[in-house]
Amino acid sequence: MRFAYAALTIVLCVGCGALPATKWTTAGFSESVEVLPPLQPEKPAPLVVGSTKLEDINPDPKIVEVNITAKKAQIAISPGRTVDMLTYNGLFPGPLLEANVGDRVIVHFKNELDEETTIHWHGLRISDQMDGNPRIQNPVMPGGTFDYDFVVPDAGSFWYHPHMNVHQQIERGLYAPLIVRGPDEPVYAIERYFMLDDLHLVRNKIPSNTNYGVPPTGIHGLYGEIFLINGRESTVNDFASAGRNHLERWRLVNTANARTMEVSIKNAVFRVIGTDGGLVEPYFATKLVLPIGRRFDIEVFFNQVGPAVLQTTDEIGPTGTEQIPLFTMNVTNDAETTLPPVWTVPPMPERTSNKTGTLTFDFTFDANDNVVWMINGKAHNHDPVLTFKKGDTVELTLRNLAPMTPHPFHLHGQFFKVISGESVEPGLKDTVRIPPGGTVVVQAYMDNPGLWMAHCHILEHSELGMMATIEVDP
Ligand SMILES: [Cu+2]
Repeated sequence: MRFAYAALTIVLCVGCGALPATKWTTAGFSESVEVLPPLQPEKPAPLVVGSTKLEDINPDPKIVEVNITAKKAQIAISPGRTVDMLTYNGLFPGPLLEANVGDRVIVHFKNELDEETTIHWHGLRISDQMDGNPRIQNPVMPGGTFDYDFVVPDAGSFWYHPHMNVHQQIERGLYAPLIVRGPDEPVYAIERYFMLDDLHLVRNKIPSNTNYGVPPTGIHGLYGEIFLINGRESTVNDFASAGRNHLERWRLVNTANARTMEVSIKNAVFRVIGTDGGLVEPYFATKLVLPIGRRFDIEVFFNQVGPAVLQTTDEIGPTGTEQIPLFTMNVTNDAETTLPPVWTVPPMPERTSNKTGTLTFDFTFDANDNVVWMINGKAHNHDPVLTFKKGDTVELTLRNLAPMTPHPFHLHGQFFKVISGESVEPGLKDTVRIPPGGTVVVQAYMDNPGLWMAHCHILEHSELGMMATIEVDP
């Protein structure tokens, strides 16, 4: 498949089109401009290596209809370690949901857990009735069912997870990849969707009291001592191999409870081609900061023979760091002829803010000295703290009053551009990290009417109150 793709690229290159591109070279990369043709996405959709795709039971090409069941399962996260987990369809991570922009997606969901749950489609700008908000849809009771039914508006890398008892349900394994493909997507023969996580085990079990037990997790959230990549312990390191000059599209998401992932790739080079809100004008990077919930799409170019290692930074002690290897590509000397696909990047919207708003992220302690997390002075604030009209462009100031922890802010149902603070990068986001004691300003496009959760994605923080509602009037 790889070679067919390479051949296709070369054939199309004859009589080239006129789009500028960044040129890869085997010595590394240069940013010289080269003329390459637009590669038309005449697919089969690329193979997403390592993910199990949900079976589409509807023959209509514009409808994706799937069955998802939440249930307990025993999962081998390494050859010697099996853990009791919660899963979608018995898989960890859950199965890949894949659709094209404009498709209607129907999910027949069944809850075989002992507790209530919902599914939230992280990043999709769909109806709030289908967003998994347990204050809008009825929670799905044990043994109950719910049909999610929505049209996917945007292309990009997304994920799905519950929105109840999240610090337990997501920690125990309920999360899965979601890809929406657009008509003008670059086509790579091979894609990988990497879900990055950390897991805390006590005698090979996930403790049921990870809230606020020992050690207390209310302040910083739960950090795990085991790094996971697509549900496998980082120490296992499932190798893959490819020839030199091989090119792949990787999608990355941070699904941890509390840990910010700082990702780099040793012995390979990469360009960022997308983020939360879809494709961006490609740019080279050496490190990616992924607050919880954030996605990056990257084009990885294996320009060196030997092991190329996807790794994340772990802190050891107050000052030191070490690199945790997550995935290794064994690059062989069989050189490939691979050219990057060229595609049209949708222009970033230029909008002028017509409204402003402020969210402050603060904390207090209750009568028992337990921490309570608040947005605009209130915990679990289900009445709208801010109300806008559909189409408003809002300069939203996010202020973290806590000196000891960041807050990765996630807004449901809308995208925003980061104006100042952290993550001032190309592309639209739905998640941004507000540093301890810091301020981030975003420009939010309130285009999707409804009642929308706005919360910290440190799962212990949102469970302990850091959850508000923003209303967008039709
Ligand atoms: Cu937080």
